[in-house]
Amino acid sequence: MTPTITAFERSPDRGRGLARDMRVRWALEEVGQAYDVRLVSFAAMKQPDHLARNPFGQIPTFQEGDLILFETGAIVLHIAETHEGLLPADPAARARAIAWLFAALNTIEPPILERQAALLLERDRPWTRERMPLIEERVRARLAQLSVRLGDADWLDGGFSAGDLLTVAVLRRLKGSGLLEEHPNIAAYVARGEARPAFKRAFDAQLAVFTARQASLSST
Ligand code: GTB
Repeated sequence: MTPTITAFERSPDRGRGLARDMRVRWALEEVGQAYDVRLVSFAAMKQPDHLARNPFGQIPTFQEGDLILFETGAIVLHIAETHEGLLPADPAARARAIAWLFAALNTIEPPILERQAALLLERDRPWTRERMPLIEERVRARLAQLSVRLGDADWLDGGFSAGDLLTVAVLRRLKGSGLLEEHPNIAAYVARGEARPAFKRAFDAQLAVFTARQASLSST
């Protein structure tokens, strides 16, 4: 059965791979699972139909038959558990890959989100200038720890896994900040993730939503 995911009809980043449906698209591309996409407006995300899928009125959601999921981590884990390719077969290695999936979302992403919220939502607040160095220190601390663990390995624990997929996706939010480049092994790790054919297909599919919209606007 072909799953259907939801994504932004109009993404603030113009489809440049930052909205979280990118993570789900990437996972589906990695495992070779075709999928349909239902685009939703910000207003539609707050209507009962979408709230029944995601009580927080957010994207992405995932529907496969009767199963409806929200939360990117849960969706990626479900895809990884129901297809070959994103989790190792060995139970211990599998558990460690799942630990990285949680680490990406619960340990690495929070300070990165805090930085993004300060930049995007609180830029004009009087405390932001003073807070920014503190926030960036928290991000730097996580990156330094991650850099030590990664060392000169290609991926975090053996072969590429759902844990790497989410870690790379989370780190991409720092692109352009200069913070990734402070650790050449992390910058190379992100580049390695982005070079995967499945990443490129997912990125192009998300970008195509924006370019198709632009084309239809300019033809009217
Ligand atoms: N914990 C949830 C998950 O992982 O699924 C968080 C989902 C979430 O934050 N969804 C966002 C959303 O629906 C889109 S991804 N927001 C609308 C709302 O809450 O009303 C966050 C996002 C959006 C846009 C960019 N961008 O354009 O750069 C980056 C990230």
